[in-house]
Amino acid sequence: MAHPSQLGFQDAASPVMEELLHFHDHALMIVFLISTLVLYIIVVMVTTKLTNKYILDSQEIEIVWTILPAVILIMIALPSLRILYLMDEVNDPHLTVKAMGHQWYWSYEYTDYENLAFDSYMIPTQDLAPGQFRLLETDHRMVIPMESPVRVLVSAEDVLHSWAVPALGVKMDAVPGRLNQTSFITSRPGVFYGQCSEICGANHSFMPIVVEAVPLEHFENWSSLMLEDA
Ligand SMILES: *[C@@H]1O[C@H](CO)[C@@H](O)[C@H](O)[C@H]1NC(C)=O
Ligand SMILES: [Cu+2]
Repeated sequence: MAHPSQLGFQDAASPVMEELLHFHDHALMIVFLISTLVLYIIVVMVTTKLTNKYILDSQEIEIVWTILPAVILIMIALPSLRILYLMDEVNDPHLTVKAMGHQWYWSYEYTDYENLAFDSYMIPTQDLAPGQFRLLETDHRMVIPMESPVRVLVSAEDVLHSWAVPALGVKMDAVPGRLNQTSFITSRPGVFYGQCSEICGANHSFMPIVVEAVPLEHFENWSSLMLEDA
């Protein structure tokens, strides 16, 4: 989850998020280099008395300041496209979960099981147990096996929502009448928090997402318990 006065992203909990962090650092370095160069040129220009008032154009410098930005843009675009296509890939998932956005909660359906489905409501502040996070904890978490490819099918029942978990590098719009898919692998066990990320009405801020990644045996215990309850 995010922490107070955080700068930058949350730590990566999936390979795709690691790629995204790496790309962010790469792009930021380019921004720093350009800013430094521009600042340097400004300082040089306002502190020199030398001017060339008879020069109207210069082929050489125009070639340089056309080609160079093009090369820089390609250096940003290619890694960006690589990650875009990496994120699009869904390689035979071990588990499929259908996440449905509602006004204002998420519901989850484990489509590999006969009837494993539940709603996931935020726990109101007055009902929080000590140690639970305000506006982030839900009554039922989406439990998944860690280190396994998981596919999430995302859609909405009423209006636009967006299913997002920053530590996993996942954000998928939930569009009523459309089914979309995304996938991720958690690289460690943990509880990963997210929030609805498409403004969807009055309680938009009160429909968090909690993904709990546990070892496979624990997941099997959990799923059989859930099936007994149902
Ligand atoms: C599914 O999600 C991708 C990536 O966010 C988006 O480009 C695409 O348009 C979506 N498809 C549908 C049917 O909503
Ligand atoms: Cu929302």
